[in-house]
Amino acid sequence: MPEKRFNVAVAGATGAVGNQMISSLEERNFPVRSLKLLASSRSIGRTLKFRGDEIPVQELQKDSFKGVDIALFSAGGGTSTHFSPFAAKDGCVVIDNSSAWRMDPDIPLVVPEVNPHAVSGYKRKGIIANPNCSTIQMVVALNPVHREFRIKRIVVSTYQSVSGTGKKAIDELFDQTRAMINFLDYKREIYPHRIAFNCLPHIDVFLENGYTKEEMKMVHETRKIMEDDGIAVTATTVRVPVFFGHGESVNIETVEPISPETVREILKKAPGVKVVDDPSRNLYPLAIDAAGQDLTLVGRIRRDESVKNGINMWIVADNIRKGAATNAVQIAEILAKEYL
Ligand code: 25A
Ligand code: L14
Repeated sequence: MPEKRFNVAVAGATGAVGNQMISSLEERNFPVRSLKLLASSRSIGRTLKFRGDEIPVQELQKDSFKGVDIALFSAGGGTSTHFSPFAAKDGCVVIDNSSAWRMDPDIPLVVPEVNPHAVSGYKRKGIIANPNCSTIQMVVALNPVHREFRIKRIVVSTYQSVSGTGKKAIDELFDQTRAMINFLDYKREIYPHRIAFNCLPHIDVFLENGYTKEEMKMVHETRKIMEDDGIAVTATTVRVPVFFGHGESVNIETVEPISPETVREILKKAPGVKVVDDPSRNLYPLAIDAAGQDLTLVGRIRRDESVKNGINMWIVADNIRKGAATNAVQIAEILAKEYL
């Protein structure tokens, strides 16, 4: 039987994540019959390459999704809130990378290594949400540990690269760095403070409780994806002057007795994980090694000697790939194989 092929659209195609969505579809050989590239009117006139063809970018409109089977969205929360329902109404399944739908109880929030079965929930609203980048890499590493030892509490601090904010933030770090090393004045547009040679304990907006929205996404999304509201999570999210790849210092406390050796053994077999943990040779996960590939790197696995059953680890992944575009394409693969 010939393989089934799908009409696919990417909304926000000209952005950092949208670009990678197109590349991931190509790299993973997703069965694309046709590819439609959508963005705002600012991008009209541009073309993007897919499998050697130059595809023109079209303006995202309500009727863009007629005849489209799967749409990958990464055009921000407002755009997604407005346009996803029109796509769903036309029978297109939306996989959305914004934070707009993630906590909607009728919309599944999926990391394929963790809760692939949840994809079936797309039938309720025609939308599947792609989690926050920092949450994705954390649950890929922690879920196998949770299944074995039951995690009670997670304390996480992130070291997040500027690419998460999009293309203009990548340019801002580059331009500020270049200005500073030439003793020139620098400009500040995207972040509230200089990001070059600095760290900002501030990602997304501040909320009433004193946390940022990014921190609270990690709390709520982790519980929804791991399907366990009993896990206590607390987060501090920090922007660092790195272009690609988020790092995370993660501390866990478990119900069952746990050791670094068993965690290492479990993670060596875990899907989507690569253990990089040999301090004697200075081997540990680095953003520059995580960038450009799809695995979640885990290292510095060691006992938390201050509590009964505790482990510390360091987790790094490419935030644009596994943290966004690759995860979305993996969800599309499940849809294509099992549901459409
Ligand atoms: O609300 P959220 O969920 O928090 O998401 C906010 C932003 O975060 C990024 C993404 O930015 C998104 O817009 N993002 C979301 N999830 C992410 C994740 N998990 C994530 N980033 C990382 N990890 P981005 O810059 O990567 O991508 C933006 C894309 O969205 C398109 N877009 C924006 N508004 C749209 C829209 N498309 C359709 N309708 C709308 N209303 C956007 O296309 C881009 O593809 P564009 O045409 O607006 O921009 C194309 C080029 O033009 C530059 N540009 C943007 N704004 C202006 C501009 N140039 C001049 N003036 C402007 N005002 C862009 O730099 C781009 O090169
Ligand atoms: O997907 O790094 O909710 O500025 C929004 C903020 C992605 C990262 C999301 C950042 C995030 C982004």
